[in-house]
Amino acid sequence: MKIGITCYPTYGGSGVVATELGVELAARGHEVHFISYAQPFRLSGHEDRIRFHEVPVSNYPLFEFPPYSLALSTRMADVAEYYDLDILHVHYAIPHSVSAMLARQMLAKRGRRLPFVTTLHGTDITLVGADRAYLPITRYSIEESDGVTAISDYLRRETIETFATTRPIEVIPNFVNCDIYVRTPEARGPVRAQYADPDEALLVHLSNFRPVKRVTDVVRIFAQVAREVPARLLMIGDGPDRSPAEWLAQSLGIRDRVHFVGKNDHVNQLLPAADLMLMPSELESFGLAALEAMACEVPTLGTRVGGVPELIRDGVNGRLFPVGDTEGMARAAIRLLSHPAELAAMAKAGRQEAQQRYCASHIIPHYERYYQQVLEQPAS
Ligand code: GMT
Repeated sequence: MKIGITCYPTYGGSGVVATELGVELAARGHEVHFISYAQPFRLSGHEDRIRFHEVPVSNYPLFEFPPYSLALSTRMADVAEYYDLDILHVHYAIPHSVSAMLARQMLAKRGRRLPFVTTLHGTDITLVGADRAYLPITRYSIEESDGVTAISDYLRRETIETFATTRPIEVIPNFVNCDIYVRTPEARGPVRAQYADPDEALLVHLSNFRPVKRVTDVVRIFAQVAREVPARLLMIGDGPDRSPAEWLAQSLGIRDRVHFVGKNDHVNQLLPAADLMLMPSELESFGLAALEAMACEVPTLGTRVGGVPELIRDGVNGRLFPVGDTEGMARAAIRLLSHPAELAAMAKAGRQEAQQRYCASHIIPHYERYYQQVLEQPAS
């Protein structure tokens, strides 16, 4: 198939999923065209059967807000026509599904079919889509999509409730490449040695440091853990709450125990070095970072919100707590770090869950079947 993919190319779960999906589809022989304002950050630009098409957004003094969604529609239609795309797959409803809808309409006028699939990732529904300013157009573009997928059953239910839509929504969960996200001796040796001494535990957090991630809770939990167990914290990512987290680490006197390493394109090399992942989010429709950690045998202490309980089974492959329960998470971390057999059993159960349910090798064929189903249905 020839597949166009549009996503936010910057740091964020939906961009990661879209990029990894494109890479996996190309590896299975499909031709993939990314259409966005910048090259997705996990793409090297040299992958076989993958092309990137930049969307130029020209500015003009009259435009206080340059109309990216319109430039995107134009580019989608151009690329689809020139490269003879079979289908467009847009990640994150706003504004991508609206742009795809316009591109489909423009091409239909010229007698060419371009069906599009919208994948809902979370905040496009729970935050942005539920804002009155965007709700009607988001609902409309979901209804108009030729196919709609959601990354968890929670998000499917939330979409139906928020938008009162009767449209069938296929749940296709996030995935991980289990051959790349794996515990390796290099990560447990040289990489780990960069961040922790042999007698120290290494905790990790990975996110885009937005308020929804409650990054300062991570620092609070760690401060409590570090009082009882020799430990270090690896903070991967960047965003608006990095500075408050850095200042909190300073004021709690643990600055030298916390490594803020910023954005990293090779988290598969860092995650397996850790012992525990902290994900105290206010909301997660899935929690991709926890899945990536699980595949690397790093159990997550997370919150019982959104789609997280679909991934983390409390006490089996991780632990779940109410939002804000930093005390409970710290106690659980101390318990696990002081009982290595319990921690190891949880780590193994996580890897097994990732392999059995969330490996790219299971999920990509699900997307392929879904594309086929969409292509076979009569044009809308
Ligand atoms: O919260 C983020 O990390 C950003 C956001 C995005 O769309 O980039 O993430 C959402 O999509 C991820 C990938 O599907 C999910 O794993 C995250 O749980 C989801 N975030 C929220 O629902 C808050």
